[in-house]
Amino acid sequence: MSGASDMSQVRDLTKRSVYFLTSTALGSSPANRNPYGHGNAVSDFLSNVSRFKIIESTLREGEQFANAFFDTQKKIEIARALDEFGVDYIELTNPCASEQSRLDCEAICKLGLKAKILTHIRCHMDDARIAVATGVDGVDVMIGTSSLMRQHSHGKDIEYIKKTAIEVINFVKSQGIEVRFSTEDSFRSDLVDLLSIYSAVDQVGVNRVGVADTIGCASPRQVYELIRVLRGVVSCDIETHFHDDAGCAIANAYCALEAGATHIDTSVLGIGERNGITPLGGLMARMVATHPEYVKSKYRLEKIKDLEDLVAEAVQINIPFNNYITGFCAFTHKAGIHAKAILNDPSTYEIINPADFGMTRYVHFASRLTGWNAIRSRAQQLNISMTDKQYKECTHKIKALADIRPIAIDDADSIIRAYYRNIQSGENNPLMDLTAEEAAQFAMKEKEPGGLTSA
Ligand code: HCA
Ligand code: CU
Repeated sequence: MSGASDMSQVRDLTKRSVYFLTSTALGSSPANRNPYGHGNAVSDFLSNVSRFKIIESTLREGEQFANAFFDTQKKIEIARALDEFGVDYIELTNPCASEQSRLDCEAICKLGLKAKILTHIRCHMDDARIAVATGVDGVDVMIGTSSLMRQHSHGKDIEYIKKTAIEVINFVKSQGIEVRFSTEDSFRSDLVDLLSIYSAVDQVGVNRVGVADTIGCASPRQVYELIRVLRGVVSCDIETHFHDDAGCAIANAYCALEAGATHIDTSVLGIGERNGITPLGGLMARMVATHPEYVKSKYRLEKIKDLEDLVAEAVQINIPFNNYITGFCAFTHKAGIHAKAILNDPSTYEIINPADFGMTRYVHFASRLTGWNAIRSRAQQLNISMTDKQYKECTHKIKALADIRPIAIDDADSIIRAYYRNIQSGENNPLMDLTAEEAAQFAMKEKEPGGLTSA
């Protein structure tokens, strides 16, 4: 067996050995019940889980992704797609980064999108002047406040940061547009420093303060606690930005909303600095699972696949197999026990309805884990009707073959067909072409009592 090509064959087989079951072929739930509802989501007066806004940063944070290079046309295409999806804000790279960045920012402002256009700047008057001249609806200002950032990044003290922040905020507001002030590396900043800066900018009328987990160190509980405290200190909106270095970016975003944050930063597929930030699709999965009405009424969820494909192609990556919603196996059910329940009522093993995202579910039936319910359903799709006893016997044969080698849809289909032909003709022809060695193994396996046939 030689490694790479065998692996790719197995991957191919795996891809082919799933099949689509239409939702009409599946058991339906009573109309008066939301099969995906939980009724156990925590909700209180602070929580914004059912009224949050998205600040989409694929064209800012995402441009910091290792592979990203967006030319003007690609930026426009992505901005339009994000707008159609329904994000509230689109954040763009600092126009001071390069002349082309400035021109692109102006071009996107002129598109007349529904989403508000923001640009992201350092806390500096030079940046602020250039930003407001681009025609944006708002400016996101940020500066590092942790001692590490202060030492190694800009070298300024807290009083200087406060003074400059107020100057920049007053200037941007005087131009009649929105302004947000955020502290980079918030979770490693001194809490007293943080609250004193946020409170000072709140008092001069900043529209939002931003909390950024720049290095991805925060845990959901730390997020909840910081945002909860901040909610009691400022009256403006609270935006949050979570990096995913330790795998908490979605959970942190959710906890931030529970604690009273109002805005979440995302990027498509999470692309950004290092391994990125809260992914837009993953956040949608989290939110639709608990607050479907808000999410479904506000965002065009069925567009997520195209949006992700667009960005994945632009930055030359594949969609990961386990991606939220769109990963190739996100709605694939394999074990016989799962398949049986899914065929009766999909919500048994799904918290998200794939149809909400324009996706379809698959029941994997060509494997040793399959069960007779999945095989019966597949046979019916092939217009073959048998008795339950016969479906079970046929399933036994498929499982026996799948014990010998990986099988594809075609293999399982031909066994079903051949088995049915034998029943009708009363003959006992071989069910499929096998090598002598395989045939011998199959004959032995067939005699074994067989795995779980109850599902
Ligand atoms: C960075 C900046 C930032 C800014 C977030 C914000 C971060 O790339 O270092 O403006 O709130 O993660 O801190 O993306
Ligand atoms: Cu960031």
